Amino acid sequence: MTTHPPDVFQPEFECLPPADLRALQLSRLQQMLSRQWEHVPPMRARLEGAGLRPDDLRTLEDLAAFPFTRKADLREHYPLGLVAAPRAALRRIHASSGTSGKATVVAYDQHDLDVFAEVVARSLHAAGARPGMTFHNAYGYGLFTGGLGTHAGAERLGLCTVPVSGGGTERQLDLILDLQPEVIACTPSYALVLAEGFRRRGVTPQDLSLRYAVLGAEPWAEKTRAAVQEGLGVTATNIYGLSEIIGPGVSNEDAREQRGSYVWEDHFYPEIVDPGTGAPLPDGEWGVLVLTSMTRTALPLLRYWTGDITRLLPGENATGRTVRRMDGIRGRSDDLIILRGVNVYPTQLEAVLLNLGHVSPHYHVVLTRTGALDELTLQLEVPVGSAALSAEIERQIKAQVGVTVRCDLCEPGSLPRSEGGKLRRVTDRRPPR
Ligand code: DLL
Repeated sequence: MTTHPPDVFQPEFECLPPADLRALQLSRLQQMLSRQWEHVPPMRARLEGAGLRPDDLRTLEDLAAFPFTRKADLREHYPLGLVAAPRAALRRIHASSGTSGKATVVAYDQHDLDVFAEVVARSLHAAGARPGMTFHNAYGYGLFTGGLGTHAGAERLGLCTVPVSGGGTERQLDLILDLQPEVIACTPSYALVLAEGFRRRGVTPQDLSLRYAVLGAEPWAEKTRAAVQEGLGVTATNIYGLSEIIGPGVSNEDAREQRGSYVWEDHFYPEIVDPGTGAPLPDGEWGVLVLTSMTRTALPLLRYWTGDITRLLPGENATGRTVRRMDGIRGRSDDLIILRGVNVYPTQLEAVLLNLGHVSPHYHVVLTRTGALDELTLQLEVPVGSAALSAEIERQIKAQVGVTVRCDLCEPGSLPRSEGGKLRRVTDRRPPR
């Protein structure tokens, strides 16, 4: 029997024997802690306050005793107080979208940019891209990590990048038709907008050169994948990441499998913890994803609390990789809607809608309060208004998610569309209690 090397970008890291991977993680975590201790005074003070030193990390299990880092820490030391490299060594600054409060500024030195390009190259390779393909990059360029981050990784892999950035849908459609890219990257909500645009022009998926879509930066449901795949004629995979850790490219699904995103565990150490207590949870259980950037030199972060709810998927995979996969993001611990005591994530509502088939994937959630009671109105686009449809959706959501919602049926095209960036799905009009 002949064995083929796994078809992955860096088998020497993606397919390390598990014991070797654990040993590499331990030594990289130790190096990272020492770097913070020497170069980031607030983090050293925090460890000292907890009675800890870098050499207290002797096994991977010891990590659970170390403190979390949160977005609030980055804000408190705004803009560059947690940076571990000299100012003159920095090569790039990005900032996160700042949907809640002040923007978070993140910095990279040359080594970090190299790591960034490497993990994005792995991600795009997993997504199906191969050297020589053309890459339509509709993630926003600028302070957002999406555009420039995927751009550098695409060049590292050997793709020809079209740096379209977000927005200008008609021009995007023209460029896709004219330049014939095989790979597209954008948010899932924007992929739907592009698919809708082609449909309006009478362009069928068979007319398109696209083969792979790399979708992320916002939560999306499995049925959205089906709609994008059908609408654009692509295999769509989920790319995950966040600016604080690096940007896009913390993990990506494999196009041959589409079953959870491989976490590039030699760079980013993943843990799943209980949202309430912070206690580590075993593989397979849902909780908050906590990531340590082990190899970043300008901005290493210890046990960063992402706020994203997911789980690590144990078990066999079909690609020969040994790094673990993570499931799709079910929601954020902080965009969790608590409606009359029931926890609801917008993606759960989306899943019900899309399962009903004939409803378009455009929806918006409005939260209000009458007296003491919170109310959730689900605004939906439907071709023809129908009281029966509203009643059916309300009934299904009650049955499947356990909450009472009111449906508000709107004209097609009337709800907010993605302009290429993240689409805000929830408007919270509830006064503070
Ligand atoms: O959104 C980085 C990125 C760019 C990822 C392009 C993928 C593609 P931030 O602006 O810092 O960085 O936002 C990070 O977005 O904590 C999640 O809540 C959410 N997010 C990112 N990717 C996904 C995904 C970029 N695939 C925050 N599924 C994260 C669900 C995602 N949510």
